[in-house]
Amino acid sequence: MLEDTSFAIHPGKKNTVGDTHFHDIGNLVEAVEQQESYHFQCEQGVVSVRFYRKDIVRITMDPEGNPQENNDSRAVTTSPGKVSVGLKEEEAFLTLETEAMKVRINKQPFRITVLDHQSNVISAEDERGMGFQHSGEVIAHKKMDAADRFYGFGEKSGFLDKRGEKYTMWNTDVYAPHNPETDPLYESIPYFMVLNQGRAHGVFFDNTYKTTFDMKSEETHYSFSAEGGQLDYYLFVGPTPKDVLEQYTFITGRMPIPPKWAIGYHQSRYSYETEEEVRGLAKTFKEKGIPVDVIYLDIHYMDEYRVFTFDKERFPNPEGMVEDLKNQGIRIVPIVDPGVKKDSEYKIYQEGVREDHFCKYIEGDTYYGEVWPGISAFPDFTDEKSRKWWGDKHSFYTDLGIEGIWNDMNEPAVFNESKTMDPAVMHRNDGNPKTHRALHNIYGYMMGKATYEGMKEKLDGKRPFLLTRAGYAGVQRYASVWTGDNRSFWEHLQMSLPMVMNLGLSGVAFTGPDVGGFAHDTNGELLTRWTQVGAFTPYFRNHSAIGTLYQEPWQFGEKYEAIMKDFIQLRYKWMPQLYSLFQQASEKGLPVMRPLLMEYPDDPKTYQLNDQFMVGDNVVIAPILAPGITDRAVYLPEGEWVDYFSGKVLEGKRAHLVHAEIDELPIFVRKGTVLAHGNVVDSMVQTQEEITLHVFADTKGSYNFHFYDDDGETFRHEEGNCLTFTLELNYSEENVFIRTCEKHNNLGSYSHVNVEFHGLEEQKVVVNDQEVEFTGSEKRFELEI
Ligand code: MIG
Repeated sequence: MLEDTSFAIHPGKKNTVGDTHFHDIGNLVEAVEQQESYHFQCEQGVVSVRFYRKDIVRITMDPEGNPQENNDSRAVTTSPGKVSVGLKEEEAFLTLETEAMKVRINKQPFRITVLDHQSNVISAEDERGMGFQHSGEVIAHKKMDAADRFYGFGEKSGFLDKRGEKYTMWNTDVYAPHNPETDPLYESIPYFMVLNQGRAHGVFFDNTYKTTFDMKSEETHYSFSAEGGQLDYYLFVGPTPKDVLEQYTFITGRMPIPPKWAIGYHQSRYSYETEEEVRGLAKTFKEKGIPVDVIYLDIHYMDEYRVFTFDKERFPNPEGMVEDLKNQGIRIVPIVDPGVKKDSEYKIYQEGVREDHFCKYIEGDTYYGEVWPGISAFPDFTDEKSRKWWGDKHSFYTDLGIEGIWNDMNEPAVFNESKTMDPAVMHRNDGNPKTHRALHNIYGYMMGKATYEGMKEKLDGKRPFLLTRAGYAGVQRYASVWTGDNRSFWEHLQMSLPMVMNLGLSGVAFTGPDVGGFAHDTNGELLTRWTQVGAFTPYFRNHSAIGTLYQEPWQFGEKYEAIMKDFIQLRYKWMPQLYSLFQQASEKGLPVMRPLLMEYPDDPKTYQLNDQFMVGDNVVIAPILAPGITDRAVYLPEGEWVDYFSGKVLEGKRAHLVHAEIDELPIFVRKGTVLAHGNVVDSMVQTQEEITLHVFADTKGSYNFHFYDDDGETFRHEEGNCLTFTLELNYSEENVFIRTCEKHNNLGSYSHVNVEFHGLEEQKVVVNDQEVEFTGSEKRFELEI
């Protein structure tokens, strides 16, 4: 408690920062070429270098002996490919070279420099390289160039560029506060991207112990370190931010295409406490004509917080409720926490004990911690047998017609001083037992894996949706991530933008904050502005805490309700665009919501833009993020930009002052590009068959637009049951040439889309070699696909 008062800065206190000492790896003694990797015996340990692709290298150091290259990593989904590597030896150096990069090794002392194929230095070590302590810590030091910018690190508060920050990865339940200095939070993604004057590279430090990334303590160097395990990292050579992300997600995987309903509007509350309340809520949405796809059940649905149960008083007929709501197009997503109540009359607990699924100490005693249900045991998700058991238990939900699950408290959060499980607990870890200290950061991730895989099996061909609070690198393969317990502060709306953008840069495309703010009371203006942003964040859920004002879209009067309804409907209108972007996230790892630097890495003005973002590669959104404000600056990068609502054209590579009343959101579309819109629906159970491609015509340049659609709920797209095409557009003063390529239509739901022009000059429009005759004043035609 005293630490929360001025006592924390008592003059007698000593500053203990920076007193750790690392041993250097020393000189190279011998280089051994093994089958697919190179081993470097140094005075103080062994380093291995292995190429996964010509543009991805893995560097591993173990002071104890030979590095473990057999990947028992939970994050990595690929094995090294066949890469042709040239080896050159000089007096002072050894160089390993692929078509895309060079790894130059200085022999005395052993230091690694990575260069691109043109020999530009990408990442370098100098007086300090790799080090370790006998107590088990490992560290990598790297030079930090004056122009280096840092992004990624998963879920962190603060601004976009992380230079000057120091971060810890240790999944932590932080109810309050979420300040710029609050660290760590719920997720651990030990990955970052460095951008240096337009050139990007990435580093993934695959270590599940507590890790630290320090871009703060020194002006000219940064470091990353771990409390234990190997120094094991992958370096991605880029050269663009998009390349880096493609490379990183090649290693850690990409998200599955979500079911369409998962990217609609979601309504939540801690908690909607009874079946009656839930039914009433659904009814209000319908009466008011506000689209909604999901209603969440927070912890009150359970029988004294026992997972896989319903409270029979509050929810007498869950099956009927789920079914009736589904008939109205609304799905139910219940919360599932890891803690299993210690209660010898509770079936799940009995099974867990009998079949030995709970986390234990090495001596054999079960670990118990207190969470919502009281004293609880925790499944050991690091073990296949228990993952399977847990996954199977989900038939309890799928039998009721439920297709989505919300995992909370899976850091794991425990109500004690350390906020989590005892680090001495010994996880079974699929036959390779390790302590909780070593595996803490993947506990929630492995719960996600168990849940996703179980749900997928039970749903028999339908796509599950999983929302998780905790995770590790690769979490995108199983779950979408919401950013935890924020508050109804304008500052938290502001902070959510760089947080979601950095999560996107960290491979997690499907994320968003609690819209309106979780704790604290929201108000009409804040909720409205937040809903405008939410309409364009990948994950869109309004959620609020017990004891705070209810914050459904109608709670603050008709004026705000009407505006929020408009923006929720706008979300559905943009659904074909968003869905096409989600498909790109699943194919290439690219985020849906992007910082401008991703599209304009050569423009330094984009490097620290925190209060505006892009959706895909052609839309800039500049929301209002403060109370009482109706004017703000927006920076538009090179090109010309069309105001989405007014059609006014704005010049790029400069800032503009834009005006936005409470019912307006500034959206800009790059001239020459395309947006796909659909008819507004009440929920994604309805098919959007009326697709319109809006072409924001230009008089020069070209653009490729990728459209994707499928049934939105099964895995049949994996067998080609989908609709894709690329629209190639070429502009001149006289003509607009449009060509449909890479067409594949196996979906069978529609065979035409509308194409509508905006800002077309006196140009001729030629589509697939045929000139288009416009009838009437609307510049619109039907395109066969
Ligand atoms: O700290 O289940 O972040 O979204 O409503 C309380 C109750 C535990 C924390 C989650 C929040 C959820 C709440 N949970």
